[in-house]
Amino acid sequence: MIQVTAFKWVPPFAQGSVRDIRVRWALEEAGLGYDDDLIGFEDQSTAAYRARQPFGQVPAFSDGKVEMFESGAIVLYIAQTSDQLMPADEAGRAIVLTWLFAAMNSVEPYVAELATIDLFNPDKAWAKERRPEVETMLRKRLGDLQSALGDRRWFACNRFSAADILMTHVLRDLRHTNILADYPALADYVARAEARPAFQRALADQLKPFRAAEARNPELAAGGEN
Ligand SMILES: N[C@@H](CCC(=O)N[C@@H](CS)C(=O)NCC(=O)O)C(=O)O
Repeated sequence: MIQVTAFKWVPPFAQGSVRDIRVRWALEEAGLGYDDDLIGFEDQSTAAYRARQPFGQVPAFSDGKVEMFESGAIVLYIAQTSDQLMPADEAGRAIVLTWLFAAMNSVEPYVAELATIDLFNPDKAWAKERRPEVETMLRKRLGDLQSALGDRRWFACNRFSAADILMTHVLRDLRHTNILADYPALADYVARAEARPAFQRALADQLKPFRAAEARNPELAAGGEN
């Protein structure tokens, strides 16, 4: 049975965005069942968990044949077994790979830097000084990304693919801002991807244990789904 590690609970700002959702979504699109293997923050530093994920993070993945970490690599592995996530022809696979890495290497660093400032360090002097430049650089990247998408629905091969899982998840991490509203084609793209039933199932399944934990301990529920 496929197993994916995920957290038992995370603070509201991270709910719906923890990276196991990338893997859950890929599995849902591919029609593959899985169990989530829920860990607590106290498990992250154990030797047993570090053997599965050297940085103590989620997700880690196993399917009886392989053991993996790194959500991008896991999504790519799943995609290699599923026509739903990757076309069969070599040129098509190459362009899916290209956009998958573009999401992680050319877009995510800009989004992550803004999120680091806004979500973890909003009141620090260095963050206030750095933020305008970070937002300017991000906006330039988003403008180029929107131009590259043009009037297409998806990034690769005119069809939904693994690349769109990664790109959507990366752009989703801007939802604490209104920035994406200035890039309507990208905002529509994210909305289109999030409307997919497979994404909705993945989201619900990530949130389920959080709601259960909050029902057991109402003090955890300082906010709602973000
Ligand atoms: N590059 C890794 C990053 C994984 C990652 O950042 N996981 C976060 C949740 S989204 C985590 O486990 N954070 C807890 C920590 O770093 O202690 C991947 O994509 O799998």
